[in-house]
Amino acid sequence: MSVVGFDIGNENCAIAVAKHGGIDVLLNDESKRETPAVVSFGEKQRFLGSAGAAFAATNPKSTISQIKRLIGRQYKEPSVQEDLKLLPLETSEGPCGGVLIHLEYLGKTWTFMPVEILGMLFAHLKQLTEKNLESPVVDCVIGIPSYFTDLQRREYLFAAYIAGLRPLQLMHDCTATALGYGMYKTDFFGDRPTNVVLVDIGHSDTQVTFAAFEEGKMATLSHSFDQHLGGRDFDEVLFRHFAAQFKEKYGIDVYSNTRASIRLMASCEMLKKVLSANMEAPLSIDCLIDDKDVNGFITREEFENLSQELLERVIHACCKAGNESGITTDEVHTIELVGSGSRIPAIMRKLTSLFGKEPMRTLNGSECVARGCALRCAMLSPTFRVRDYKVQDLFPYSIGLCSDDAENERHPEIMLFPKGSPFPSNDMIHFEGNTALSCQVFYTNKTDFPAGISPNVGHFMVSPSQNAGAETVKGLVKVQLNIHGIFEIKPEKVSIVNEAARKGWAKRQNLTVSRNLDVAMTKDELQEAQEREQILTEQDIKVEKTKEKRNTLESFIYDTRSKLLSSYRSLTTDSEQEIILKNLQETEEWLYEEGDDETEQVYITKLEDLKKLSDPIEVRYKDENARKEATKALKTCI
Ligand code: ATP
Ligand code: K
Ligand code: MG
Repeated sequence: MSVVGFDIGNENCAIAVAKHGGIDVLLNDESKRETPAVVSFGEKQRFLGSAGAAFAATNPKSTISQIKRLIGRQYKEPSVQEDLKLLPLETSEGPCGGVLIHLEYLGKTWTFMPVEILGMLFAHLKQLTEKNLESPVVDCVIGIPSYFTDLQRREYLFAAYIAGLRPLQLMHDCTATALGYGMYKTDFFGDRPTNVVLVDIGHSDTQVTFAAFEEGKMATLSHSFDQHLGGRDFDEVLFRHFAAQFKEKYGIDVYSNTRASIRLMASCEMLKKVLSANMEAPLSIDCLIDDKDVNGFITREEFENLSQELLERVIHACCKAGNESGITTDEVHTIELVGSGSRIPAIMRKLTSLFGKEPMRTLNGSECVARGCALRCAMLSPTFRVRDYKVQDLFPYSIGLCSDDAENERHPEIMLFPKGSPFPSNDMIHFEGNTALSCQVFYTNKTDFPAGISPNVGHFMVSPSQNAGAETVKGLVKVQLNIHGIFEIKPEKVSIVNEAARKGWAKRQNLTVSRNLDVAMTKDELQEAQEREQILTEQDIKVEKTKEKRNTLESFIYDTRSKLLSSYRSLTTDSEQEIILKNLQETEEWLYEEGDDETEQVYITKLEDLKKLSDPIEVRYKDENARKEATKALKTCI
């Protein structure tokens, strides 16, 4: 069984695998260590990862990027609307409030949930891994942001199931990074833990984790985050700057033109990268709008001034995690900076002045999450032996419960897992009610949530399966924050007091739990999505195979023609030559005209037809060669 770690970023994905010598990061089809998180629907097949990114510019309406932002989110949330503005896709609100993506493909309109698109990406990464390892991949550990809600976590699992993966754990990105850091760390100071701050700035978010390392174990002390602060926000600062400048200078409104916006945004991202290594950078785009070529220029200092607010937010996230960690700045041993969004020099400077020491980049900032996940997968997998190492993570939100049984007084709110609880973790709660426990579970520390994200975890009903006539139900249920950070209620036992005043604990099996969600994927929906993925994959394979057969036919034509004019020349009569060349010519013309877009079988048949003509010559050629060889052998004997 393969042991794999996946990091699905908003922009880039990485795959790491555990091999007996250590952890390797895999190369994709383009020999790159990072794969763009892009799914593009071509005319007849999907283009995934790198191929998808290559297609994005020519096919914006059918190309989906930044899918991570839409997972487990509600269409109406203001920040979702903001994100959708960046994607030139057709979208609508789903029946449960989620996002639906509509696009034309294979002559009809398709509607996908974001979880299905994520499933396609997972399937692509799985396929890349299987090709590389030459063995099936099922078990894996997947990195997720620590701020993910219950619903986002569940949707990540569904996406993995669609792709045929079985995540052993969804692991907080920074905890995965910390594991990779701690596992190989050898320099510890006395018996006090070594405290490290991990700062991960990606494409769309920032995560900060304080972690304590000791010999053979690590524990996270706090997580904080800014869900709306990543590399793309710095791009936007430049975008707004130049959009305003171009309006004044050239009288063009970039905002009014989607294509121009996409082009300017891409140029701003490049400009930002140039400014990471240079003190100033030029910008020039040909024919941005109305055939106008635009030029601009900016210094690093100007860029930093424009980014002040964003830079302050990085500091804010660090201070928040610091305050919640229980340690002081003096007790911080090092700061590790990861995620490619952190390559902006001003970020390093700001952090240096905050912590009084310069952050380090000892880890590979774009691979560390995947590597940590692969290590974790190795630890969880029965097929792998890893040195003992204890990982203790904590959950960044408080989880509370309130009963909403209409016929009863509302139960007071119960705190199930306070913020910072270690997990996985279990607890027991008693309940007493009319017929069933009906409760609302939610994240209670609303201030940790950006406005607009639903704090609901779910609505649960725990009811005895046979309780006819019961007046009071007393029960005990187990509440659990599982290994993925997903909340679950599991019935333990229940006592039913019925009219005859008979009391007794019912068996656990006699309790059923149902869960109501804002946006859920039912078993049927999952199955349907899996089947759809199968169909789409088969289509991709079919198109690839057809291309292959078409190419084989094409090269056969060139090859045979050239042989006829050289090595076969002396073995064919003039009329044979004429007939075969004529057929080759005809097939070639057909291939570029009406036969350009045929089925696999048609190309196979065409090839067979041509071979019938050329095979006898081929046989003659082989005989001739054999004869020559034999003569040569005979000569050397003599
Ligand atoms: P997320 O973690 O938010 O889901 P991700 O993991 O895909 O996203 P990364 O690959 O860590 O994100 O970072 C991508 C960001 O890093 C992009 O915004 C990109 O522009 C930025 N970036 C890459 N190289 C540089 C550089 N040299 N200077 C500044 N920014 C850079
Ligand atoms: K990444
Ligand atoms: Mg990332």
